Amino acid sequence: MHIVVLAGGIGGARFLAGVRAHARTTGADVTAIVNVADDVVLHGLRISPDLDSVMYTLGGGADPERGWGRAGETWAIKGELAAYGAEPTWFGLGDKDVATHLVRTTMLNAGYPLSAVTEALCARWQPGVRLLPATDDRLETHVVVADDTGQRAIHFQEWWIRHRGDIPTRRFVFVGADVAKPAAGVLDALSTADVVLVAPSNPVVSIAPILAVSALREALTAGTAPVVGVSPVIGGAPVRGMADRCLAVLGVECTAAGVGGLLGARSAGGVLDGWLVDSTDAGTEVPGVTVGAAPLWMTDEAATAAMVRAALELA
Ligand code: GDP
Ligand code: FO1
Ligand code: CA
Repeated sequence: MHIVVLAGGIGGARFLAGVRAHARTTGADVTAIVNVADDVVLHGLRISPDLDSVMYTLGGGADPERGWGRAGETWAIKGELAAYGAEPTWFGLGDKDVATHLVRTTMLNAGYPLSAVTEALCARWQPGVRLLPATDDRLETHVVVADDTGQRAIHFQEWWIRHRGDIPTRRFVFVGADVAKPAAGVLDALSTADVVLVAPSNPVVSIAPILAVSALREALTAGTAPVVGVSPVIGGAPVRGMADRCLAVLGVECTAAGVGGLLGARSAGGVLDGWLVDSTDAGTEVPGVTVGAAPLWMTDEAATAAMVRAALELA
């Protein structure tokens, strides 16, 4: 059995740990298609936050509390950059993390696509599932914000880290989406998938940019594999992070029903066949989508593996 998972960073990584645990008991093959629109070039280095969160978490190198960056991290380089007044000083560049960015930047500059770079980095980390970037092309989430001087676009990382999303926000723009093609291996993965799971990732800035790669979305909706999503929102609030702020920008209510409706039914131009909500949200309805309920707190791998089984049963 081939399970394909659409995932962002921290939530996606935790979910993938459960998919991996389930796959180890059934012998299933797992491919993760990971968001790259958080990617940014800072201090001359190409940083891929969601790919790194997934790679470090599944590889056992992630800081469990932060969810991003490395365990046992030090910040000497960050301090030195600040001493030079080298902007941006708001980005948390860890010393161990810099090695990943140096390898990635060197390989990209040598002409390797991001998918090849990811494969090379995973040779060290052995995540136990195949990690594919959604696209090897440029795709970046920029955020149109307004202040008394008017409107301007800033990179998602600045919006998320520097402003914590607490700035008047007009819309998210996925720069490059109009020409971005699925990365090497993505269409093959989707065509051989027996089921596609949409991780309980941020629907607006993790899942939507993946689906903005039009040939990827078309392969998903035209494919034979059932598509089942898992709600990142429980009881009207995101379990962590700022998905509520992101949904508010779109005018979508921060509920399991709202997120399910945003992803939408395959039969109505969306992508979902099934939508798994937390037990407390049982009774949620999404037109055209089969809704199931199960405990959705990813407290440990076993709990997450149980969620995965519930999602597969729904499929
Ligand atoms: P990011 O890219 O690092 O922000 O991570 P993702 O987009 O992959 O995941 C962030 C989402 O994960 C947030 O919207 C959270 O609500 C969701 N999340 C985190 N932990 C849990 C959990 O235990 N259960 C569920 N259902 N969602 C979770
Ligand atoms: N998130 C933060 O909130 N603060 C940071 O300083 C920060 C640095 C950082 C460095 C490398 C990396 O791969 C991720 C990093 N993140 C940081 C997380 C990043 O902003 C993610 O894109 C968000 O968590 C949303 O996806
Ligand atoms: Ca992300």
